[in-house]
Amino acid sequence: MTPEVVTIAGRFMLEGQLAAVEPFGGGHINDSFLVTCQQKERRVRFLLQCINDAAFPVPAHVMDNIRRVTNHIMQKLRSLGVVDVHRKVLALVPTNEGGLCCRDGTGSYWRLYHFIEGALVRHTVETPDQAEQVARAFGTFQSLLIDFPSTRLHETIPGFHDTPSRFVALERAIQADPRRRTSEARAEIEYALLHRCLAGVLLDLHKAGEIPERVVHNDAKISNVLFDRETGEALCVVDFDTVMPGLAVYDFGDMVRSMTCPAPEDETDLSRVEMQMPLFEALARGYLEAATFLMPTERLHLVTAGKLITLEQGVRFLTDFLNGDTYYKTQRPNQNLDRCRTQFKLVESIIQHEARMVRFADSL
Ligand code: GN1
Ligand code: MG
Repeated sequence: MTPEVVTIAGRFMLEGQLAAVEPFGGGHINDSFLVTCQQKERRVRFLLQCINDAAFPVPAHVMDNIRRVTNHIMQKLRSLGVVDVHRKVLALVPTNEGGLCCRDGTGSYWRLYHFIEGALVRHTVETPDQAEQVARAFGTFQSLLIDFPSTRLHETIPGFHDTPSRFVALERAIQADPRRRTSEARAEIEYALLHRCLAGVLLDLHKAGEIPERVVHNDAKISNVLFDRETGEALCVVDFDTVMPGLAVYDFGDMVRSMTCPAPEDETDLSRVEMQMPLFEALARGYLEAATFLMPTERLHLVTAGKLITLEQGVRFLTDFLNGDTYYKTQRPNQNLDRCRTQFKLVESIIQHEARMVRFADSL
């Protein structure tokens, strides 16, 4: 570990003697480290993260949102008499000066969370029960924030789910073609542009006053839920960087995108990428059981959101591929193009099953 990361860990109010710092986790955006301290016989662990300021232009806004959201959930859980609250919501550790985060020599922002022990992270969904639990966890997360104080959260990434703008960014990448990659992605570019008519559907409903703004997680996938190692139950939702104002159905859409198909996001064998009805049914059951606040217009557009968010994610991966992989971390060439292909294949599969999906969601 670079001495710098160790020095940064020491700038937070750690409990005990700093014993180890090691890389941790596999997000596409931020860098994470596991910090271990020794306090007499007890080992205390923390999660240290460097906020990627290329993705999050104002890290202080990210931190302010996280402080407000974690405090709100913590208080709500306490008032509901929930036991083991420290395992049900992330909690920030202050810096030695009492701040929310600190900056290193290059100006990057770092933050520290208490590490939730006895938990495991899953990267792909294996069973409908797991899908149902994750969906219930995100539905519960949104419910806990339904009475969030009216001062609006910061938009940590402006226009995050503004799909029409994502298409504009794609168009720019096609025109600029800085890496001469458009010829490799001809079919995907054509697919994206053919489906551009879908881009505005949810935003138009919102602008027409039919779907309200709420507090939304914006990265609702299985790897952002911790499971209890012993009981196998979902414990809590993590990764609050993109928690901001948005439409509730975005989170459901993201779950359809990331959990109705067990293949990894960068699967190269597209025959493995299909929307699986039992996984969708489990998601709808779990989410609707917890998200009791939804209005009929929101329930009506759950499947639309699945299709739209999957399309949007494909467009984002494609744009990054054309731009030379500057946004998402990649481990191999063409990974962003492969990620884009799985998303578009999934959009096709959702379209094929759309009528059945809508009927099922209606039946709940
Ligand atoms: C990014 O870094 P990670 O894995 O939490 C991205 C999400 C995408 C996701 C795709 C800030 O999330 O929007 O849905 O990858 N986060 C940001 O797996 O762009
Ligand atoms: Mg994320």
